[in-house]
Amino acid sequence: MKQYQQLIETVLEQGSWQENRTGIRTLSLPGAMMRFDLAQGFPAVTTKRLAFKSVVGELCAFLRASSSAADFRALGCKVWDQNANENAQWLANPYRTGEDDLGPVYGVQWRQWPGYKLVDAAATAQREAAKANGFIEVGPVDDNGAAKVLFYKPIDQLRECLDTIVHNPGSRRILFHGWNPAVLDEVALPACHLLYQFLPNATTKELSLCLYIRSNDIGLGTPFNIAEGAALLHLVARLTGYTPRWFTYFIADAHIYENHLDMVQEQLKREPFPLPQLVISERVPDFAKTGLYEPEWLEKIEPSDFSLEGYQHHPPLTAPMAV
Ligand code: UFP
Repeated sequence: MKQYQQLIETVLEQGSWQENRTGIRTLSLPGAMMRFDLAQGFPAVTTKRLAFKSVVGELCAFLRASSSAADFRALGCKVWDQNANENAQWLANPYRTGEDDLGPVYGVQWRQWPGYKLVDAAATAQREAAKANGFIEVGPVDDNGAAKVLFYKPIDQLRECLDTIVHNPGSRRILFHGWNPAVLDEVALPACHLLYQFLPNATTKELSLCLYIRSNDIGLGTPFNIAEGAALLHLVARLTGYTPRWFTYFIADAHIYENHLDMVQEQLKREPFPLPQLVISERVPDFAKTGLYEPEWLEKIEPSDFSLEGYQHHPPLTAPMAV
């Protein structure tokens, strides 16, 4: 995890102070990248303790399309409590349904992206094609005087990625998106890690992932997001018969909050330990061994199915999260 230390150094050296909605200034750098070779180990931060249980709890909640902080807590992840119940802007949002509600955050978009189609009422072939693709006919719509029919389908983007990895690994279109402009006004937090693209190689049987993050809190968010993306890549590889390999992590607004400076500087003084290994429990089917494609494990997986072996780390460090 030298790359994480290098990222901290780069932002400290090249970043500029910036104001933002949280009221806590950040040292910000536009554009940063890290690439991890998962064959060398799991990219857990070692210069402090990684909240691994919380990471895999959040991942499982996303995979189940959870939209309540209570569901995240039940899976061992408390990081959504403040966003659900302490952000004044969200508390006043008319879409918030009550305690713990987060709105259609990440996992809802990953698994149930609300997809719509407006088709000419007279275009019979198009209406049949929409239905054949699983769209449900909602009803007639007057579109500026033109007779149209509205169709709806909750799109399971992640499941479609797995299907494509298995059936068409040469595709360069295997991605899922968390940034849905139609729901930005009804979520507790617009997606930060928002674009995931899988890159299978059918020859080497290696699966890689590129992740784009629009805004990343380097002190608290980055170690968490790296571990979560890498765990997702391991899981998808297991379910599709691949070996996880390159995990490339792009950040647009890379920032360090002013009240995190001590925490990140302390980590620069610490020598990183060798990386641990991620182990996914035996009960989760390995497509490469069974030959059976069982994508329903995306929902069935439990936080306890993930464990870190040989994780050596320096003492924990904490700092307040900017909400
Ligand atoms: N943030 C992360 N990673 C996440 C997440 C949030 O770093 O997974 F959900 C941080 C980035 C930023 C803040 O500091 O939370 C979100 O604020 P904004 O929406 O203003 O970018």
